[in-house]
Amino acid sequence: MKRQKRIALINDITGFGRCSIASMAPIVSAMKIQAVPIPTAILSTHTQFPVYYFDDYTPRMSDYIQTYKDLNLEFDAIATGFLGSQEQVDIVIDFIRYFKKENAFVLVDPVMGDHGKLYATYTPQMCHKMKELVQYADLMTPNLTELVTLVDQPYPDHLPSFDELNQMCETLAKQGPKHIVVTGIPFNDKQILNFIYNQDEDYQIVMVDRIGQDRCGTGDVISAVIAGCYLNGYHFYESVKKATEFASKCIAYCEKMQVPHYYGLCFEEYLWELGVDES
Ligand code: PXL
Repeated sequence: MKRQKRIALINDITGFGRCSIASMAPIVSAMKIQAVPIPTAILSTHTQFPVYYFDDYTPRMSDYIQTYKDLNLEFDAIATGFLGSQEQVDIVIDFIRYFKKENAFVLVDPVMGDHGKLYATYTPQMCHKMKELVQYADLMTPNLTELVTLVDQPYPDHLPSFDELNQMCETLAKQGPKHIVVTGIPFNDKQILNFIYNQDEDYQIVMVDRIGQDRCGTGDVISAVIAGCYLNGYHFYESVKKATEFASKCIAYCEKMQVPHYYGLCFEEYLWELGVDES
C-alpha cells in the first residue's frame, strides 16, 4: 500500500517563539506529509529572548537515530536547520548518507547568520564544516549573509546585481545543490527580493512586499513550505512563491495584531490554506 510522504526534520525544538521544528512540523503536516522530528537541541524559548533554557542534544542524537536504522525507516525528504557544533554536522552527514534514497531530496537551510553577521557559534571551523554539508544538499535556502560566507565572499556594501547573485549561486551549486533560493534580500524600502537559481536554467525572481520589521522564525516557515510543496510535486519556483506568499500573509497578521517580532509568525491562522490544493 502506498504510504504518506515522510520528512525528517533535523533542527532544534523550541517551546515558545514559533521557530524550527515547532513551526516546521505543523506546516508540513498541514500539507499531508508526516513530520519526523530529530532534535539538535531543546530550548524553552529561542535565543532572541532575554532568557532561555538550552539543552544541547548532540550527545543523544546518535542513539536517537540508531533506532530509526534498526527499524529500517525510510524518508522521502530530509530538511536540516540550525546546527550547533561540528560534531552535529557529522551526525547529520551520517544520517543523510544512511537514509537518503534515490528520489529523496535534502533541503539544507544553512542557518549561520543574518544582516552581514555570523552567529557566535559560527567559528571559521564551523563555516568550513557547513561547506561539507552543502555537498549533500539538493535544495538550499540561504540568506545573503549565508550565501556570501559559503562562497568565501565579503558581505556586499551594495545590492548585488542579478548576475552577481547568479554567479555566487553557481559557485555554491558546483558543490551540490541544484536549486537555491537566496531569501530575504532587502531590495528597496518597499520590497524584498528572493533570488532563485536553478542549475542549467535561467534565474528567477520572486518579489514580496516588505511588511514591518524582520521576524524570527520566518526562514523556518519558508523552508518548511518549500520542502512540503517540493515533496508534493511542485516546481522549485512555485514552491518558493507559495512559501513567500504564505510567510507574508502571516507577517501581515502579526503586524495587524501587534505581535512582538520575536514571537515568530502566527502561521496557525492560515495553516488550513496549505492543505487545500494538495492531492
Ligand atoms: O530560525 C530561528 C531560530 C531557530 N532556533 C533557535 C533560534 C532561532 C533564532 O534566533 O534561536 C534556537
